[in-house]
Amino acid sequence: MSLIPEGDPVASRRLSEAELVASVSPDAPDSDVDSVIVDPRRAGAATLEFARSVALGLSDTPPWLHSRFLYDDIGSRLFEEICEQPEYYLTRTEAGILEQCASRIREATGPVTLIELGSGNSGKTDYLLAAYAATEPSVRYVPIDVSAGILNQAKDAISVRHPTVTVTGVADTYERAFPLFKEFSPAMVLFLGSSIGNFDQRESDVFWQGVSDALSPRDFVLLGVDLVKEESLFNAAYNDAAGVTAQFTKNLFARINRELGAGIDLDAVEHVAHYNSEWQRVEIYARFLSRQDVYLEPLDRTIVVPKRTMVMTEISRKYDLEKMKEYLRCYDFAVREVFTDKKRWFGLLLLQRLPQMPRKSADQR
Ligand code: AVJ
Repeated sequence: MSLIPEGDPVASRRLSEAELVASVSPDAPDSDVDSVIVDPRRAGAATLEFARSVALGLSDTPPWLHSRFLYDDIGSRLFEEICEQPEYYLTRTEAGILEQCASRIREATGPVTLIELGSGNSGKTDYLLAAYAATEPSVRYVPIDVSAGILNQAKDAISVRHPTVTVTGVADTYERAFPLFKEFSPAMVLFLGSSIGNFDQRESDVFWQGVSDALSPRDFVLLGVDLVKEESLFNAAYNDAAGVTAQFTKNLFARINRELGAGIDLDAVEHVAHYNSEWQRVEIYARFLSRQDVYLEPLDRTIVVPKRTMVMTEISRKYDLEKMKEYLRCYDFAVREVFTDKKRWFGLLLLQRLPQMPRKSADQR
């Protein structure tokens, strides 16, 4: 099976699986089947893409940085630490639901390949892997994450805990992995942790259209969403007392220094997070306590960020279950089941891609 399918816009030349694996982990343990795929041609392009995005965002009004860049290897590790903070209820709550419902989800989907977007350490996925491994002789798991470091770590942990699970990690962005979905059908795409909340409305629309087009009829999606609730819970969750979330925000600027040679004074960057109830989202900013001249080496360009600038680094949208169901129907997804915790803080939706109906609006798409 080819792992980078024909027609993938980034794959002008096919890379063999061996070539891909060798590029990321020359000293990887000698497993034949488990692999983490990194396209070596992406490395240089990724740095330039990062520099361009930073230049665009910092010179925009109001300024912003794309949240995807929060997750380098250090950022991914800091996010894992966020998940362990007492105020950050999301991971714990979702894990509790998954623990309760994994076998029911397995019954509802039958045997499927599990594809996970933004898999991180794959911690919560363990409940699902256990449920699928218990009912099938072999299971394929395809974690997709922009951090190759965390993919390798997850792969090693899974091969110990679940020897019958074959892991094929893909170190890339979500969109670039979409062309793989058809090859893995029948499949269930996992999009957990309310990661969807990082997308603004336009990004969300593009995302769901992409997932809907990439999946085959009857494939599944398991979506985790943080639900609208009392706002003090949000303000606490995104301003943890130990300051890990603040470090997570700061790491974005440390990364800009590391990869783009920017020389930003990190002591001049302050984490600010609050819930915007009108927009039903947490907004996270970096406030600049002094003017910074941000030099971007790959572009040989300096961007001046004035004192007191608020750079938006992330949004985290909060959802209403009924509205979300309506929204997903627009992209040909039927909601098969909804699971929540007792307090209704978090929701897990099992969606199924409907067969494409011939419809009048088809020519508009
Ligand atoms: C990974 C996007 C779900 O929005 O709660 C946590 C990211 N940022 N604390 C979230 C995050 C700061 C997280 N998501």
